[in-house]
Amino acid sequence: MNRRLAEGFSADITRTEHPAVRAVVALGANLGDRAATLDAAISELERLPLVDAVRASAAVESVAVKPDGPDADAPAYLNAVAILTTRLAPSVLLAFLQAIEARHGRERRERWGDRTLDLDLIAYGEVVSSDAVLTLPHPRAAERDFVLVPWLSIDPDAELPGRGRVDELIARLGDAP
Ligand code: A4P
Ligand code: MG
Repeated sequence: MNRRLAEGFSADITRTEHPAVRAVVALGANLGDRAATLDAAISELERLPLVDAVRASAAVESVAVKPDGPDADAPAYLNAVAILTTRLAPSVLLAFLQAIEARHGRERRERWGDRTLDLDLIAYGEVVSSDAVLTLPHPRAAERDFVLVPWLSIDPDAELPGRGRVDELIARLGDAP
């Protein structure tokens, strides 16, 4: 167990009796040493308690998407996707993701602002939830080639719960006007 990361969690999470579930995490960075940050974050995912079998994609570069659309003047992103098996409850996994972001100097100043590290929970098993604190699957994943393409590269049969096969979602993005 990574004691530093576990600090601040009052419950003894190692006692959590949650069935093992496959989760998909998207990583993104467009400030600082992006590749080093993504590598470090993947190592931190591997060291989380009740997390096993982390498999990460290669990083892909993409233009920053801002609320008004793609912004070629903003620093470009490196994105990657990790698939893992976990017995953490989804809310606890999200809290660990946010703790890893914070350790990499993530600041929240504006929506979709430039960031050293963003970790999004794309899917947690087959769970579908519209809770604003943790929406599952991630509400924008189906439209994001920088999530879908690296995900497909490590799981050719990937499916986004409620939305369908990832290869078909990518093909549909290609058809969009
Ligand atoms: N939240 C709800 N559901 C989730 C989930 N499934 N995973 C809540 C993670 N967080 C979730 O997130 C805001 C709140 O979303 C959190 O408090 C959490 O409870 P945030 O990370 O603080 O802020 P954000 O990331 O700026 O907002 P948002 O709307 O999540 O942004 P996105 O959708 O993550 O987009 N362009 C490129 N090329 N590559 C990128 O990776 N990323 C973004 C951020 C924009 N443009 C990008 C990229
Ligand atoms: Mg985010």
